[in-house]
Amino acid sequence: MRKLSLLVIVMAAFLALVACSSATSTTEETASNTSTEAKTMENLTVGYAQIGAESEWRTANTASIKETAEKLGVDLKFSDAQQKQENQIAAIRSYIAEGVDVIGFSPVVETGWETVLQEAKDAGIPVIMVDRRADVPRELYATYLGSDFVEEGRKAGEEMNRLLPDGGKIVELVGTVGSAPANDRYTGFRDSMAENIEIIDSQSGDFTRAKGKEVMEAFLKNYGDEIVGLYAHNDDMAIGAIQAIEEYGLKPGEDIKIVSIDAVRGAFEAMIDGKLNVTVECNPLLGPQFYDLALRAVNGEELPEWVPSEESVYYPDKAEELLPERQY
Ligand code: GYE
Repeated sequence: MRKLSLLVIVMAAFLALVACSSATSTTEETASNTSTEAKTMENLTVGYAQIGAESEWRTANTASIKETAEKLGVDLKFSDAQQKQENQIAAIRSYIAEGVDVIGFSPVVETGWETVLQEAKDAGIPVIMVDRRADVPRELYATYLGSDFVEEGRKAGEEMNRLLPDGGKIVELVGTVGSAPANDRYTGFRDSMAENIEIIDSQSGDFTRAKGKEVMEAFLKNYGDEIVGLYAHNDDMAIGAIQAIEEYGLKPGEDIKIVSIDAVRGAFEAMIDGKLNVTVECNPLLGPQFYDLALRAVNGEELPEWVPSEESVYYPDKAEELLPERQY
């Protein structure tokens, strides 16, 4: 009997010890999971859902995101959605499943993102919108890093007014339908456009050279030399259109004044050749600012709703001098 009670006591003491030590280890685990220790670039995992490779601008933007990650030692998971929203949504879902620390993405169009962004929020993963904005409630994203596209459109409108003081008929190459830059550049241009200028046709060239050329061919077929100006929402479409204008037998930059947006190297080359009149800058080198914001978001900092990028306007007279300095 005595032996038995001794055994019971020993067992109870042993169990108590086990329970106690496992309780300590649970507390330790919890403490390390919810660690208040700040993340650093070296242990940050980022999922980035890029739009595609539709333009020179996008190529420079992708290079900036990738090169900066490498420089900082950030673990980057990168995907290219080939301009398709469903691919971007699938990429974001896979980053959520993998449990990345933070997600960056450039929404190809403005609408249709609530569900997937809510999923990221529920998983506790902050989302940063880069370059393009989505039309979603403020609580679904940590911040938006990118340009003021309305302002770019306004600047382009002012340049067209200057190039066509007597007014006239112009055509417009719109970016990807439903995208923030296409919507805003459309609006901004009309805000500042003079009354004697008339936009006789406006069609999407999807931000690519090939489509820009194709749509310009159709414009020329329909209106011929009635057209005195072209406003293109990006340089690549303008460069495609320049080819179409030359093939049609008119002089781009002279017979048809051209204003576009981005300020990529191809635009500087076209300005040097006298085929493009103005390019309004849109800065794609967003990598350094993106990772800075990503780390701050992961470490719990409240970020502003919008972090704008700085940009300028460029003209043919300085194109040759500035081209060697251009990084994209
Ligand atoms: O202007 C265009 C690109 O979203 C600002 O997308 C970006 C635009 C850029 O395809 O060239």
